Amino acid sequence: LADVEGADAPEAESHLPGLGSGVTRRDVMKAGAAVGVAGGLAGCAGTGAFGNATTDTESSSGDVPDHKVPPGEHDEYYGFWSGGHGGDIRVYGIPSMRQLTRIPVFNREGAKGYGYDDETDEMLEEAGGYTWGDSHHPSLSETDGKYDGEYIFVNDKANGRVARVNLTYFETDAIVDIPNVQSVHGCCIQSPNTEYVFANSEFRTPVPNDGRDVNSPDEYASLFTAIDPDSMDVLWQVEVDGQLDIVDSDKDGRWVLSSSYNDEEGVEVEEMTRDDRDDVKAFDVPAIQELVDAGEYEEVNGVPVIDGTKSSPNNQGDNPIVRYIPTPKSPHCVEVTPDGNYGMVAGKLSPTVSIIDIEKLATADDPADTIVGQPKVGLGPLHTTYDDRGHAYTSLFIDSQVVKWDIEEAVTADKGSEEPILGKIDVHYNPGHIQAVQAMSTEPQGDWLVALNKLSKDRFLPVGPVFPDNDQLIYIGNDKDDETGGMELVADHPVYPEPHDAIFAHKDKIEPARTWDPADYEGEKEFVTEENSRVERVDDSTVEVYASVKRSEYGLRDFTVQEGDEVTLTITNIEGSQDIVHGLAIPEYDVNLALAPQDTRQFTFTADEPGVYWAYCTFFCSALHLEMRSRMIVEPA
Ligand code: CUK
Ligand code: CUA
Repeated sequence: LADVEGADAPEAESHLPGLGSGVTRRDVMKAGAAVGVAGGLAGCAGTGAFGNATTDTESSSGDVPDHKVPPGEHDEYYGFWSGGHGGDIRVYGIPSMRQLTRIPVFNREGAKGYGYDDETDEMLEEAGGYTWGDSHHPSLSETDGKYDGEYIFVNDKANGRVARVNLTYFETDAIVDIPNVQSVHGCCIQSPNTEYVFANSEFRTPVPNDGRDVNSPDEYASLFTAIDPDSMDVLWQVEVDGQLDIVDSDKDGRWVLSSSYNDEEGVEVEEMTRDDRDDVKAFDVPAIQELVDAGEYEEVNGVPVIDGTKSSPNNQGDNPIVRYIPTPKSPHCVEVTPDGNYGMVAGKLSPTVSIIDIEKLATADDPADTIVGQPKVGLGPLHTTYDDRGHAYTSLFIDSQVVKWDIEEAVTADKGSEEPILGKIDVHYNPGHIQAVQAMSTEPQGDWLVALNKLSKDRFLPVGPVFPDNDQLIYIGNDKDDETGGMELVADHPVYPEPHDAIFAHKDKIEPARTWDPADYEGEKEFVTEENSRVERVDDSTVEVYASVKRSEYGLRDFTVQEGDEVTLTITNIEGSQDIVHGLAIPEYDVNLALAPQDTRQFTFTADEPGVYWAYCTFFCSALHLEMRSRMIVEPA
């Protein structure tokens, strides 16, 4: 601990030269963020109970477990980070924060051959053929409210897609390009049993967006989409008033909460912020499914679309399919507590978190009555996460802090009260998402929390005009009656742009395969052995090449095709040992296959340039790795 904190903590709180005494760098940061983000709010900075608190991060109490994992030992948790517009998922160990791997999702990735073999290339092409995506909200599949380690679902905010990552192979295996929407922001699975994946379209557009109503913003709509997690087909969509943002499910498979801004349905910022209220929408999923089953929808681009706007007949009477719960302006986060009792909603422009009592959703006459608490937590509250002891932790974007508060106290306290606040800790700087271990499931662990800070400023060696983000690891296992409520900052981690959100599962929840199981692709691709490595001419212009690969040779030392042939390579890594991976690259033909043990990949291309082309292995697999070659001979026509 000492070397991390000794180096960073005093720095962070030191006074900047040239500024009047009493002005810390933190105050400068805070004011800067406030001005940039919420204009007039800057003047309010520090009015909260702990608003000007500075934290002595040196005062390590000695009862924080070591976050450094010794060489050769494993971390306690898997952390899955979305990679933002990098398009991937990054996998870290917690608490060491060592990066274990990256899983390409919406991005082609040479190192993993993802997007280079026929299968993944076709998947990306069929999902719209975009060259990038903005991976945003990763959600782990659940059984009985517990992470089951099967899949991560994650949305592409940019292009309105949702992808599924198979955690047996740590590989993306499906992407759906959602019709009728533009930009998907919120994305979550349905608790407790992953019967649906939900996706919130953020931007309002005409539905369908085919040139109609382009100049009639009143006709634009935002849609709530349900996806089948097995087939990854879009099942139905619900049109709503306003503009959807983040989404989270209750723990009983009924209600799904979505924050929503721009209730004004404006297209310019002044219009979007005219009123002082927005709302959270609570979707009654079984009720919606009933309407779909009864055929009471309009089909748009092959998708059943249900009317969930306020004036819709579906929302009149005692059992509306969507409840519109009024909240302070621009609610952002929605995070349901691990016990499923409450949904926490907060957002940028109000210093409060609104606590929605989920049980009341079915019974309250007035949706406003479902808000049972509203603690005043600080400036710019964005996201909330949980421990196993009834505490909530909310990131404060403008205050650059994490605030810890007591959930039940916040329910009993008056709205606007600071009483439930247990402590605040400074983070560096401007946190967006925060996440505690297993907090999105019914089994929060309550020891580690990560604040995903947008700005690192002075925390690392400068790398040009743009600095890394800063993921800070905070120990939350101690409850103390001190300024931070026992929270302790233990480490900084620079990160490549731009992780957006993260989700953490205990290591026992994830069971990656040791090798591929050829039964998984039987009937689709041949498992090519050494004996059946061969070249097959299909017709005058089509050739199929089958080759095995092992240390340190390909099943074919060379293969010959004719200029102009369409060539399909089918390559199997016949190794039985975990981690023995081989590649197959062919220069000038843009061939790049990466083959995990027992995996088979295919690649199709046209051999349009005669000559000799060396095929080589891209992974350092043995002492004879460099000699590991094959030769493609393209005979002139
Ligand atoms: S959300 Cu996406 S832009 Cu996850 Cu807080 Cu901010
Ligand atoms: Cu196989 Cu290098």
